Amino acid sequence: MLTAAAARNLKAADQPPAIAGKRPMILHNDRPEDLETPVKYFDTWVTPLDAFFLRQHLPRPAIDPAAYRVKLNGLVSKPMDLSVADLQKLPQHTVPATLECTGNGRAFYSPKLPGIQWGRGAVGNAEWTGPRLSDVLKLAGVDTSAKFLEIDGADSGVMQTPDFVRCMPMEKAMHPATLLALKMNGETPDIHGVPARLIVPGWDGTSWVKWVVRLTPAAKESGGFFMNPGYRYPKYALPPGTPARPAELEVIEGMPVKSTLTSPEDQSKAPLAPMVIRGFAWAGENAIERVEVSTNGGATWQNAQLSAQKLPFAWRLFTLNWTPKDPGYYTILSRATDTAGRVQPFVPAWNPSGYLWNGIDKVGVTVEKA
Ligand SMILES: Nc1nc2c(c(=O)[nH]1)N[C@H]1C(S)=C(S)[C@@H](COP(=O)(O)O)O[C@H]1N2
Ligand SMILES: [Mo]
Repeated sequence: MLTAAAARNLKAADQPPAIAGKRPMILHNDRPEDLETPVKYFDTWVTPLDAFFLRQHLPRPAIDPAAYRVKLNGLVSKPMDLSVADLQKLPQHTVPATLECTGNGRAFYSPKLPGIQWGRGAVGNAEWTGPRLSDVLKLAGVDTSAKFLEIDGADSGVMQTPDFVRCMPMEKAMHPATLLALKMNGETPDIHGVPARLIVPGWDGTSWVKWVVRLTPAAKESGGFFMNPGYRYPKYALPPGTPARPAELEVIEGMPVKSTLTSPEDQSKAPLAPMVIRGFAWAGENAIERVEVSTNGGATWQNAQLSAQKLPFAWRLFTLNWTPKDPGYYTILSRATDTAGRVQPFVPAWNPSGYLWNGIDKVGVTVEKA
């Protein structure tokens, strides 16, 4: 799946911290910073902030929390500007949810695609706390004619990269799990979008706008580069290597079912002794029902043990205790099934932007006599 050359590049890029407060991460860009989490850090249900991936299209905005305001305008009866203190006064809710970049796993597509060559680690699971977005919008009195919500982050366009503005259907904006988060894992990391960051549980990362400074209910879906042509996906699967047909592209909503192996590491060596195969699995707005693991390239499968909490939006950890019988090279696979009955495919639909990779995960391990 991952070519040898791509795997070497990932290893070579595993460098010292690109920014303060992060462990050494896989560095894809340093200005603005795009950092991937090495799979060895994924050993807890909540991903620690110092190991959480980072994706930004534009330079990080300088923000003074005291002067920070979220503007509510558009189809509202009372336009207003809210301070952080105003947002803190609303009822606070905590939602655990998995955040995944739309391009996570792009490196696994064949033929190769332009764009950041994310492997397994543009994903993380965190506990997000803040007011419901619906409570924020209700303060301003949203008009019933508003079917969409436009959201602007404080970062602004630079050279060829336009301003980061997104839009989502009002129905998702008003969902009780959709938050304007003031905290991530109980802290206030500005690099992850605090003072106020949108949490859109079960949807891909592009909708999770950081440093929200404007919320505009509107009758129609708005355009802008990050809605069109950016972040669109073919309605019908395309033959690998073919260009997009713009009329047949649509906005991405939700996420597919997916599992990722975190141990053993791909192309590692292990002694001939009992070992634990580990990973995590998630399924957008659904919960994970089952994860199967194969240690023989898919000839046979066994159910893995799953962590207890079976929640929508958040991943489940899985483990399988395995004692290899003989030395040799083993191909380990993982395949997740969600509560809606969706099953992870061997070959995800090819798409010209390399989005939403969810192929059955695969790592190779060489077992050697101890
Ligand atoms: N304001 C703003 N919000 C943004 C982005 C951005 O560039 N600017 N990138 C989006 C994308 S594509 C992803 S995957 C997530 C990444 O969130 P993180 O950096 O906290 O991991 O933020 C989203 N929100
Ligand atoms: Mo992303």
